[in-house]
Amino acid sequence: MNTSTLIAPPVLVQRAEKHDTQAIQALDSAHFLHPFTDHGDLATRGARVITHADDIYVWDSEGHKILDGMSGLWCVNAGYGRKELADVAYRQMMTLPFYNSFFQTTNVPAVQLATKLAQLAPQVGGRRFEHVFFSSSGSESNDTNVRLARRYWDLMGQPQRKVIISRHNAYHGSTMAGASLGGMSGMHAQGDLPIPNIVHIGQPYFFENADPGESRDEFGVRAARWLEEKILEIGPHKVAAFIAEPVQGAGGVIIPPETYWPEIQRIVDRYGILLISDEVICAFGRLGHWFAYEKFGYRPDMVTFAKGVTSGYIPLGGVMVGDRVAQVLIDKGGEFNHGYTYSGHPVACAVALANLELMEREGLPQRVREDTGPYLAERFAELNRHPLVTEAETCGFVAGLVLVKNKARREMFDPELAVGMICRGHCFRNGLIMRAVGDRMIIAPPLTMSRAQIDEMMALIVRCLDATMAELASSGQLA
Ligand code: PXG
Repeated sequence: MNTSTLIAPPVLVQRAEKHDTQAIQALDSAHFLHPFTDHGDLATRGARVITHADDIYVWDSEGHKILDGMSGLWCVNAGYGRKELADVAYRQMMTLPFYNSFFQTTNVPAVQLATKLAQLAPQVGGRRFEHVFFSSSGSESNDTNVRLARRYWDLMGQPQRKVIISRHNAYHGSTMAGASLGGMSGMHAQGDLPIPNIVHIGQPYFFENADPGESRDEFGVRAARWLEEKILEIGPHKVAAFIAEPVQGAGGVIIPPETYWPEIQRIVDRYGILLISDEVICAFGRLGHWFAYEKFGYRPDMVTFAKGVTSGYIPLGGVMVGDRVAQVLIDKGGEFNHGYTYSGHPVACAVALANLELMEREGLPQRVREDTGPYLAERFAELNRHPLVTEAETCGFVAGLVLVKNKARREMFDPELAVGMICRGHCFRNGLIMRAVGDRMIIAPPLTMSRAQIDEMMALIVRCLDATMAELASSGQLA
């Protein structure tokens, strides 16, 4: 079904104004410590100043219009310029800008949002999600998951179950627990991480980790069994939970083989360990469903969310807590000594509710599942014909490809060349935001993107790949 006609055009709420780029860059450099940034390097280049946005485009202070292939940072699912979200925030701020939910108080938007999320979370295999714990980010939500999982096992009379298993190259946030759960060695190296009782197994990355001659399906089962091996190595009675992203996002859009998740489900069931689905990127239509566990058909006990729940218009995150854990916490738990000032923030919850209603009204998850997602898949796969590209594939509205020196020999470029960064530079210069993770190029566009806009994006991608190839050829780097 083509639902593009149902989409109301976003309203432009901000206009370009004259900006003194150099003055902003100087102040930025003098005072603003950015996340994941080499500030010495940034000071010499000057930050790109993003001034306004509309629909699927952002503009910088020099007046460049850029197609945002990354939805901000995997989050602006409903696109930019949604006046109704701003109106809801304004009204809620004037009605009740803040009140806490600690001391036996609540607020109407938080109750409404929790109810809405419980309605949207599909039942798989009879498991229900009737409860939500709110935070303000994905990282905080994963800290909550660690607390919840260990508290659950304490209440179950198995306090020795402390270990949480995660995966190399996973991203679960940047707090102490989030970065520990994540499998990024560069993050572990700064801050004496991981914290105790968090261990990692390999990722289901077929291109990099499959054996010669192994099929995708065979590899999926083998990669899942790394979990079983780790559980047996630690001792099943000591394992609390396994956490994973349905499709790894920040790790480079690693789409697991179809056999992976069913085998993971078999293993967590067999040893009774909790399954945490970190859907900070994958929920709210990104993979064509409200929640990604539905797409893959597994049954998590907790689901982490953030980003797309508000389309990034205001910070909000949380954990959907399945009945298995929620009932124990409620029936036996007494006070759970955990929470954040902004848990259930009324303005954030009101914006989230309006965002979900908007996405529902415009049928965005369905549109990605049935119309624009398959179209993107078809168009993106054409990139495999490009001499520089292999493994170009999508899952809903995330997509990734690998830049290779020689396709037939599957020969990669020297990492020192940072070919991904060269390509990313060409993207910026040609008005496209595409992210590089090593030599993988990835996108996660706004879910409002029409077929015509997909065509526009694909033309830009091809132009940037051609420019990258021309640069590599002129410096003698092509095989
Ligand atoms: N879990 C997942 C799966 C994420 O993708 C987080 C947790 C943490 O969320 P907060 O809201 O605390 O940032 C994320 C965040 C990247 C990139 O480089 C990805 C994220 C954040 C920053 C950069 O792709 N994802």
